[in-house]
Parts: sequence; structure tokens; C-alpha cells
Amino acid sequence: MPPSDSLLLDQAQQILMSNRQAGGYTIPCQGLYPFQWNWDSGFIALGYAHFNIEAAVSEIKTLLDAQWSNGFIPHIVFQQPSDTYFPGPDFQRADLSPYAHPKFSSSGITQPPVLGFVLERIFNQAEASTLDSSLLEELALKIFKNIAYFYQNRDPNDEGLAFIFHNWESGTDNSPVWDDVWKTMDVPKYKVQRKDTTHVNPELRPTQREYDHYLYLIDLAKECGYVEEEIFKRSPLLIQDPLFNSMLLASNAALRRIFKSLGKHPEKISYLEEKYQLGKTSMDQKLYAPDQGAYVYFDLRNNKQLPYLSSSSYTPLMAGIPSPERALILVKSLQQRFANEHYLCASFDPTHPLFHPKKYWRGPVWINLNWILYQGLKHYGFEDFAQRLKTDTLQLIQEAGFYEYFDPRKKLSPGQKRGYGGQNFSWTAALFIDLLNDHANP
Ligand code: 2M8
Repeated sequence: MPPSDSLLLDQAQQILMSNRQAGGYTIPCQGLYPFQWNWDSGFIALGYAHFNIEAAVSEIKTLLDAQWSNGFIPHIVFQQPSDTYFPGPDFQRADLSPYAHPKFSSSGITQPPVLGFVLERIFNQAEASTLDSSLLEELALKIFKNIAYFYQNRDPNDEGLAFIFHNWESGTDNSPVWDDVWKTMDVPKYKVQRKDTTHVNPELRPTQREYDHYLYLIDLAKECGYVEEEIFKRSPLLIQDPLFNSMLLASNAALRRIFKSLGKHPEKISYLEEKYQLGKTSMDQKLYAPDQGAYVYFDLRNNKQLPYLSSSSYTPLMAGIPSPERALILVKSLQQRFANEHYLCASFDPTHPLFHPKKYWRGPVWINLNWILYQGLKHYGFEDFAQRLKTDTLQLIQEAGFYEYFDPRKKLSPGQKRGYGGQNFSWTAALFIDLLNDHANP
């Protein structure tokens, strides 16, 4: 490993340890995101697994501690008070749900379910002797309950696909994909004090008007007492997201492998297998857009595909969804649209007029999405392209540092920055560690 990489590796470990809190969980970024976030914790655990296995396990455990009685896992757990973030617990009011955890204050929306494959990787990474199989089983059963929650509460048409009812559930907060949904809504103007705009350049964050929609959707879910059946009837945002569902299917597959390795829970393995096949077929039939050569979002409320390409469009590769022939089409589409004048992988189609290279989820590169795409390319044996993706990812971090997101344009004018958003960002550090220590995984 070049000396510069080993310095960066040290720095990445330090970032994680300094973002780690006394309660045994890690915040994504000081100030900007001062609580525990769901899928952040998953990616963060993957980084810890290489140098501090206890911290890796604790990251998952602390998140699962806040799991609701129906299996739901919130997108934010407000583990400790902080006044540097809005909307906090007083606005999000998870306590309105009959299933909310009585001891943990949290949000009532969720995020892409990554914990299944994260758990598998952590245990594969750990020395066989350091973690016992009863711990693996205990955590896997909780994650199973979470996966089953989606099939039971977010899949009213029995398609093996989960719907989301908030853009924050997608993790890709202000993607242009959501613009179409906002056009169908007429929401009030909220007079609230945002905090995100005090930490980073407000022009690069979602607009005030976009936030009105985000807050309105939370208010609507609160009116429904966070009961999915009600939300399904009323929410103007009801989406089957290819990224969210790919994470669900990848976690489903990982859980089956875990139960098989334990030699236990055959009925759960069959249940998951059945749902996986259903989800795979539905995703291939409903979310695939032949004219784009990739998967897109399906708007369940208005019963139509949303015709945009984003980095999410290629994430089904990680869950083994497309046939090998279709996987090849995906890779060609990715190469043609995303790989020419840009580092991989812009979060939104760089050839589209709505692409913005610096604005959050409207174009910049995000390291967690790159990591997911890298796994997908390797899964189908596209070794060279996977290598290109890995090199691009490491190069962005080497050039700019451990930022939240990166401008994907290869050529920047003098004085233009490469890295944006929060600094010393936890999942950027964690996944840098994982990519540098790339190891064989199923
Ligand atoms: C961003 O989202 C939060 C809301 O969840 C925010 O902007 O306040 C997203 O990038 C999301 O994917 C991420 O998990 C979160 C914390 O890093 O920040």
C-alpha cells in the first residue's frame, strides 16, 4: 500500500473513533448530523470491522436496541439531545405510533435496510473465534423481524417490493426524481428554523420549498399515527425505489445464508426465499425501463415509472436481480451515461438537464452508492469496470479528503473545490477502509 494510503487509513480510523459516542454508536458528522442514522451505522460498521470488531458489533446492536415492537427500525435514533439538527424528536414524534420503542426517541420513518448484508460481512471479517454464533443468531433474528416488517406493512399488493412514503426514507434526499412528486402536491409554507443551512453552504442543500414538502410528509404520517395502512391510503409520495428494494433483497439473501450457516430456522429461510423470488420478478418487470437500459423508480400513487437515471438505477446488480444478459445492458448504460467525463458515479444522470454537480443528491458522487455499485459489478464478474469504480472512489478521497460528497466532473476550473457538505464524514471514512482492505465476499 502506498504510504499516502496508509496515512489516509489512519486518518479514516481516527475520524470514526472521534465520531464515536459514549453510548457505543457513531454519528455521521459533527454538528450537521448529531444523532445515530440507520444506514450510516450499517456502512460505518463495515469500516470498524477491519480494526475494531467490538465497535462494529456495537454499531449494529445500538441501532437494533431502538427497534420497534413491529420490527421497524427508525432512520434516526435521537440517542442524546442536540440542538444542532432540525427536525428533532419534538417534530418527528415517533411516540404517536403504537409500536414505537418506549425508551428511545426516534423518527417514524426508515432508511434502506442494509443491516442483513452488513451483519454477514462483519461476521465473515471477524476471526472465527472472536464472535460466537449465538450473537450472530440473536442479531440475525432481529434483522429478520425488520425484513418481515417490510413484507407485512409496506407491500400491500404482495409484490415482494416495499414502498417508501418519504424521500428521506430513500436516503437520496433531494434527487431530481422527487421533483415530479412535489409537482403533485400543494403544501403549506413552514416557518421553521433549519439548522443544516448553518453548517454548510445553504445553496448546496435542499431548498426551503423542498423542505416544506419533507415536513408536510412527516406531518401527514403523524396524522396517520405512523400506521402504514393509513399512510398507504393518504400519502402523495408512495414509491417503489430500486435502491431501497435492492438493499432489502441483498439483506434478504444475506440472512438466508446466515441461517443456513447456523443450520437453523428452515421456515424463515423458505419465507425469505419466497419473498426474494417475488421481489426479483417484480423488480425486473415493474422497475426495469428497457429504453434506459436500467431500473427506475415506480410511482405507486400514480401507477407509473419515473423516467430518470440515477446511481440507484444500477444497484439491483448488488442484489443479483438482473439476468447476466440484462446486467451487461446495465453496465453499458452506466458506461455510456456516467463514465465518460465524470468520475464514477454521479448520483444523477450527468446527461440530464436537472443534473447539478455540487448539489447534494442531484449529481455529486456519494461513497456509499459507489460501494454498492462496486459490489454489484464484482458480483457479475465485471472486474475491470469494478476496478475503475474503486480507483475513482479512492482518488476522489485522496484528492479532497473525507467529505460527505464529491463533484464528479473530471475537469474542474482552477479554484473549484472537489469535496462538499460535511467534513470528516463517517461513512466516507468507513468505506474507504473497507475498499482498501477489499476482501472476498459472497
Ligand atoms: C442525509 O439525510 C438527512 C435526513 O435523513 C438530512 O439531510 O438531514 C442523507 O444523505 C441520508 O442518506 C443520510 O443517511 C443522512 C446522514 O448522513 O444525511
